[in-house]
Amino acid sequence: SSKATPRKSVKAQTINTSEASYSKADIKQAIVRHLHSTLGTDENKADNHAWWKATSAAMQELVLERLRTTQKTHYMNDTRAVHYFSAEFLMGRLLSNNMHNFNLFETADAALKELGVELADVLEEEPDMALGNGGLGRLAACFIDSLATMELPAIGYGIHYEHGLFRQEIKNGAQIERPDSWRDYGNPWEICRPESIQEVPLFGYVETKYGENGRVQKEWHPGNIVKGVPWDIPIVGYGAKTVNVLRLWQSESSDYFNWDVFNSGGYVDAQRENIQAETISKVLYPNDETEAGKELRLIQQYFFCACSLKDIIRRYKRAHGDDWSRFSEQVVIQLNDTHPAIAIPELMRILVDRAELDWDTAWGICSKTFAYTNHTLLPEALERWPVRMIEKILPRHIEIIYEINHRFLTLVEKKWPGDNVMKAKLSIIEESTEKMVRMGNLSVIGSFAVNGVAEIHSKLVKENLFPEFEELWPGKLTNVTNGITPRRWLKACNPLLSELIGKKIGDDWPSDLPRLDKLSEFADNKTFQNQFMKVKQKNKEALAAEIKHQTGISVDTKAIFDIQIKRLHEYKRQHLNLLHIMALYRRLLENPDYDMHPRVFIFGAKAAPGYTLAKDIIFAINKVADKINNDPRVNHKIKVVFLPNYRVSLAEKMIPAADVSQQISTAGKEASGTGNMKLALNGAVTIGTLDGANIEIAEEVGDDNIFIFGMTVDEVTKLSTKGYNPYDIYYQNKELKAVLDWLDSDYFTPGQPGALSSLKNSMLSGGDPYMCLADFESYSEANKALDSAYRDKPRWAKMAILNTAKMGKFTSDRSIADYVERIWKLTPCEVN
Ligand code: TH1
Repeated sequence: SSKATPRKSVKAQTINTSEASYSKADIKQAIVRHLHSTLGTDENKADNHAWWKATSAAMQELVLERLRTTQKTHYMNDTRAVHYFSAEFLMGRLLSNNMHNFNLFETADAALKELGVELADVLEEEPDMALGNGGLGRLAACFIDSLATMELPAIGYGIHYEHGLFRQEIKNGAQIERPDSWRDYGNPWEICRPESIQEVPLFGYVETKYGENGRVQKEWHPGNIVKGVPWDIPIVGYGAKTVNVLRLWQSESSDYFNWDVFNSGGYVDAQRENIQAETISKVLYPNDETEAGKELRLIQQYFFCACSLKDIIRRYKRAHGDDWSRFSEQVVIQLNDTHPAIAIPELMRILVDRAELDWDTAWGICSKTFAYTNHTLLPEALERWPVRMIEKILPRHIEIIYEINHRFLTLVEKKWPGDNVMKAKLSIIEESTEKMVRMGNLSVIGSFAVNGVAEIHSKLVKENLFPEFEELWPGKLTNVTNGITPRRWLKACNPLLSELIGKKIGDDWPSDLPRLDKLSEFADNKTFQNQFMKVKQKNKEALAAEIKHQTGISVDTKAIFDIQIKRLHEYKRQHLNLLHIMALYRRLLENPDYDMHPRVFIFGAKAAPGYTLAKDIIFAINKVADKINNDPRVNHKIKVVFLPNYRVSLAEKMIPAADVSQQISTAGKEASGTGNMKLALNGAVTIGTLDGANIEIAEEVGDDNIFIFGMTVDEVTKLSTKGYNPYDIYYQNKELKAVLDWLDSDYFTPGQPGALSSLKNSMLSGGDPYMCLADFESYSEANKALDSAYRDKPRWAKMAILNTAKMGKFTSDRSIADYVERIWKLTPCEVN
């Protein structure tokens, strides 16, 4: 199945251009009104920040009106809805997005011009809402955009972190983390809903009671209760028909007072309990794909799940009272990885202890309500919580988890009688010295559907991660390939290309991305090639100005703009990219006439603060950049740029300017990737491994329009089984050896030999766990092929056009349509 799945009954909204609900005069008036009465300033005094707030407030008026209509419609129709539970939502900025979705961008631009203000400057004032680490959080943001666009009833549930992902500064080449304060000066989009505050119990003990009918009743006496305060962010669909909400919970101390502590003279300690309550939603854990194992993280997870479930149940009861029989018809909960998996025992607790349903009835409801998305196979990312920790924080939940497990193992015994190895493998409890709860197993057992995020990844989930579950419940494990919203990732971020596309094929593509395929017929057309590449050139000039502004580095805009943007991880192999850059540098030093088209290597990446090697790689990139950028012998053929503080709003500037997209993870390690889709959609050509969604991108664009290199998943497996020894390659490849040895010298870090040695060590004595050396030669060859392709202007233009044209499959509208059809079974609800 190499072609995009055909469009489903679920249709995205086509925008009606003539239907703008605000004229230019209306907008002007609304902005000025907010300048005066919301901000207490005026047109002469206002700075860009004030203009941003006033403009946002003007937009928010429209947003809230549509929100009210949507909520009323959903309520009246008692719609089934999806509840997307995610510890991360990486929203970025909202103003430009909301304007585009209301089709008011041009009008607002003109209105502000008449007020003497540049919309572009105003947009730059908005701080990113960075409540996520990377792909997983941004996927959640793209999904809620598509859900609203497709008029599907949906709520996103998450945490209202006071501090999102840290701001990155680079000092002497090294990453420094600074706190992010996205709402320091107020956020115009969020609405506090004190009427929907929830209480969340924590700690304490469980009392066992025996009822008259012999029924065992459990009562949890919490040691602490915290308050969850909901903040709603309206999510405007394209065309602004449906406005859903993202509901984020903020923790606060409750009125509940720990009187026991108070009475025993511990007034200050009693207060301290209250202060701790507020720390729950203080800060996002900055680890992407590594488990922190911290108590506070588990409390965060339980906190937002408990609040969200209570919220869902309150809404359900309003329509259905105490009749639980229709719960799973009305409610589907999607678990974005295992981070919200504690919601499964929490729903069981509510149904059994509170609603007093019998276990089987409760489990029947529960296991028809949850579905789980797995995003990674990396062992260090698979969440396991110590039994002891859950016991302390959630004493009732650990009992419930044991009960779920007991009943599940009875099923395993039926399927595989006497097979204790199988039981040990499938058990929710890992019987190690420190007993652990495996959240992945709990999620599979408690869900009616489990999906991976790209074909290859889902296949590996079935074959390697959960093969026994696949045997036990055939059909439960499935695939939904990730996608990205073309509204943000083409229409809004790349206005020049969007306009060109519109002229060629009309304006319906943002809600019907497979239409881009119509561009294919112009791929060989000289005029269109020139127009397409002229847009790319303009975007490169804009990025060059940004690079100059951020780093002081001047880059040649005729050079190849080669971009690797993603979290910093060994498996993503930014250090493989760096080895190749060093090899090119060395070739130029050895032969000043070395034939290559000038190339600018651009990086953006944050490293988890505790991930030493990742930080070392950032340092190495910056040190190599310093040397190369200032070496006249390079003759401007190579520039290396590390743009600090990579984030959604910076991605929006980088992606439209990319010629080349680096997607070079070790095969089998990147579950999907989504940056790969964004870059290709904007006409960048991928150099990549057969990993994650790269495989499906290659299927769409065809082998001639992508540079694939390196080992396949099977070859990686074979090599590790056989035994991989990086020294074999080190001693065999002269160039590679020289480059690695260079890292031990003080060439890039004058006076500090060994400052870059950790990289070399990781790839030699460290065993090169991600096989950079094994793939180096193939990577180098692919880069040569890429270089000569770029020099053939018509050929490259054709490749770039076809990359844009063939990305239809990767709209998140298609992902959502797949979820709806295979898992959620939702029907759109028209909001008039
Ligand atoms: C990412 C995957 O690495 C990436 O390949 C995928 O495209 C993306 O999710 C969306 O599906 C993941 N991010 C995280 C973050 C945490 C834990 C696991 C993953 S997997 C914190």
